Amino acid sequence: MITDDSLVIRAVVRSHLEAAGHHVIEAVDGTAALDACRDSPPDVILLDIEMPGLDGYEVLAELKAIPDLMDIPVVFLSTLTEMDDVLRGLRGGAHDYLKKPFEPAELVARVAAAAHVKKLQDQLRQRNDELDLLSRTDALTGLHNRRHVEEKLAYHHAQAVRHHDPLCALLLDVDNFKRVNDGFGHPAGDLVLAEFAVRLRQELREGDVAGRWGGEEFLVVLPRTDLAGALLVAERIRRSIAATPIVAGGTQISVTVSGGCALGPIGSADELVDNADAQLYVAKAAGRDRIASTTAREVLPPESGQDSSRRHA
Ligand code: GH3
Ligand code: MG
Repeated sequence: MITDDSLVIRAVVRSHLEAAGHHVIEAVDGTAALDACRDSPPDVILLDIEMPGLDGYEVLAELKAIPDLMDIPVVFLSTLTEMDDVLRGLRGGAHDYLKKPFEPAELVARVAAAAHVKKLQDQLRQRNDELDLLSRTDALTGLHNRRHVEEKLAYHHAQAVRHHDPLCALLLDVDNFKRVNDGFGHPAGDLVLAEFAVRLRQELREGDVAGRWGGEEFLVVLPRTDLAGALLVAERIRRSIAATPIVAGGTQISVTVSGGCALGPIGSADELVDNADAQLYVAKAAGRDRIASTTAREVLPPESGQDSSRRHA
C-alpha cells in the first residue's frame, strides 16, 4: 500500500511495483491508510511523512498500537532527509526509510525485502498457532488434553463462583475397556476411543468443554448448568454410546460408559472433580452403563428394554 498525498508519487510508485509483480493499493492520507489496513491489511506499507491530517509518524504510531497491524513492515518514503527524521522514523518502529527522489530499482528491492520479512513473520505465527493447538490437544481424540481441560475447568469454576452460577463436572469412563483391548487389540481400542470422542462432542453444546482426562476417562465441564441439565446431557451421552456399537477394524464393538456428575461450584475445581470421581465409582459399583450424581446421590438405571443380546465388550 502506497500512502502519499501526491497523486504523481502514488502513480509512479504503483507503476514500478506493479512492474515488479506486486499488487498495489493506494491511500491518499493517513486516515485512509489506517481504514484500508483495518479493512484488508497489506503486506508492506509505503508511508509518506508530510501529509495533510495525520502525518506519517502519527500513522506509524497508530499502526503500532493495533495488535493485528503492528507487524506490517512500514517503509517511509519521504523528502525529509535529515538524519533526525530518519532516526525518528526507525525508532518509531519503521522497517526502512527511503528518501525521495528514489531510485526505482532501490524502491523495488527494499519493498521486496520488507515483503520477505512479512512472509517469514506470517509463517512463524502460523506455525506457533499450530504448535499452540497441538500442545492443547489430545492426539488420539482431538479433544482438549488433560492440561488444557484443567485450565478450562479452573476458568469456568472461577467464573461460576464470581457470578453465582451453577457449574457441573461430568467424569466419564468407558466400561470394561481393558476387555476391548484384550479382545480386539489395542489399535481397535484406540478407534473406539476416537469414536467415543466424536459421539461425546455431538451431544455437547457450544460452551461445554470436553477433554481426555486419562486413558479411557473423559472430563466434561458444563458451565452455567444445574444438576438436572447436566444429567440430561450425561444421559444423552451414555445412551448414544450404548445404542450403537462402534465399528473398529471391521468389527462391531459394543461399549458402554459410566459417568459421575457433580454440581458446583464448591470449594475448588479439584474438589468438584473429586466429587465427580466419587460418583463415577458409585456408578461402576452399581453395575456400570449409568450415571451417578452428587446431592441426590441418585443412580439412574439404564432404560428398560435395552437390547441385552448385543455383544458387550
Ligand atoms: P472399568 O469398567 O472399571 O473402568 O474397567 P476398565 O477395564 O475400563 O478399566 P481398567 O482401568 O482396568 O482398564 C483401562 C484400560 O484402558 C487399560 C489401558 O491399557 C487401556 N487404555 C488406556 N489408554 C488407552 C489408549 O489410549 N488406547 C487403548 N487402546 N487403550 C488404552
Ligand atoms: Mg474404564
